[in-house]
Amino acid sequence: MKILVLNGPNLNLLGSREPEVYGYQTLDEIIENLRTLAGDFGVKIKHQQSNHEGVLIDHIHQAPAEGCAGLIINPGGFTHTSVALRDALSGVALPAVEVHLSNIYAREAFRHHSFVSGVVLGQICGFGAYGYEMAFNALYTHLQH
Ligand code: CA2
Repeated sequence: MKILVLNGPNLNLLGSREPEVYGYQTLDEIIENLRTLAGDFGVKIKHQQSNHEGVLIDHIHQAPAEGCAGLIINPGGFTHTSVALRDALSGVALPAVEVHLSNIYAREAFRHHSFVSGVVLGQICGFGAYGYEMAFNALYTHLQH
């Protein structure tokens, strides 16, 4: 089984700035931990980070043809702006879990709305890097049933 993990804009900066909001782990470290966890279940992780909306949409479109059974997505700031990302997710109809490191509902009002949340299995936010592991467990359990 293969799962696509997508990270949106600025998440390549993790570990360098704003650790009080986003933690100390780099994106590479988070993905490495996730690969280890997924490996225990025989699952391969395909990871892509992009700062560009269209590139993220292209990866979503390609996911079924590449044999991905589902996806985990942290759309970054596009969470709160992108109808196109939402349309791409509903267009491919793969089971998806939305992740945010921070609790978006405890932050500025403009972060309280997600365009993505209505087309995913569920959303995990506020648990830092552990949220990616939670998302994997939720998606993997969903895919077993
Ligand atoms: O909490 C999350 O994971 C977010 O998706 C992160 C986005 C933010 O726009 C969302 O509201 C919530 C921002 C990612 C920026 O990441 C940085 C990491 C280190 C330094 C600066 C930015």
